[in-house]
Amino acid sequence: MAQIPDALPFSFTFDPATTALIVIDMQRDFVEPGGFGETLGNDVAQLRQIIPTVAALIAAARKHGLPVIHTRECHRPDLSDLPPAKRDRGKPSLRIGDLGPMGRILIAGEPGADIVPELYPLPGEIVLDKPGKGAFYATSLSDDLAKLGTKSLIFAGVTTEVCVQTTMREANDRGFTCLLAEDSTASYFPEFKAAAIEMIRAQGAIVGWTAQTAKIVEALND
Ligand code: C5J
Repeated sequence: MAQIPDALPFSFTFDPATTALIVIDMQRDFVEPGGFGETLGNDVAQLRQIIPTVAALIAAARKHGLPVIHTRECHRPDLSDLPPAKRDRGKPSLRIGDLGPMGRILIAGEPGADIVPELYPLPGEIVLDKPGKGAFYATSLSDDLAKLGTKSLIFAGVTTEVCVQTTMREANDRGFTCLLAEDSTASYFPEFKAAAIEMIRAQGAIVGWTAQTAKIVEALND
């Protein structure tokens, strides 16, 4: 068993043999200028800064044989999985499906919907396209984790309070023990990231634990 004594709200114990790393939506559309995140008026620099830390976490997971699962929030080219309630929200300069500088915004197969080159999946790693915020909704994630025998999940990616937190809550309800790598997740709003982290680990880890990436890597290396 591996242990992270400095995890919050208290020490986190996990078996690397039944743990997977899930990297949420590290896509060019959220992280790079000209993508969906920026069309919503956000400063993507907040998200870009975690790339080296996420890369270190992925490298440690690969080194120790943990499955690395990548998700991409995106929709079919015919938009059949994009409800108007999602598409017509707010006043972005470009909506999902519109043509932007990195192809059609958040559409599967377009350059913008793909994962940033620095964190690109290796051949054989699971890559899930998801139409919702949670990675369990309308994807094969439950089946994939059952096949892998996964019991614990380590989370990284963006954005903390939207797709990361939603997926952690879904995982928690499905019986997985969840750990969020605090400095491998980001929000366009630092105060939302801080609040999400507090919510996750409140009330005795009601959704899960949190720890610094270096401590997770250390626990894997021990
Ligand atoms: C958002 C996400 N923020 N990946 N998606 O719309 O968190």
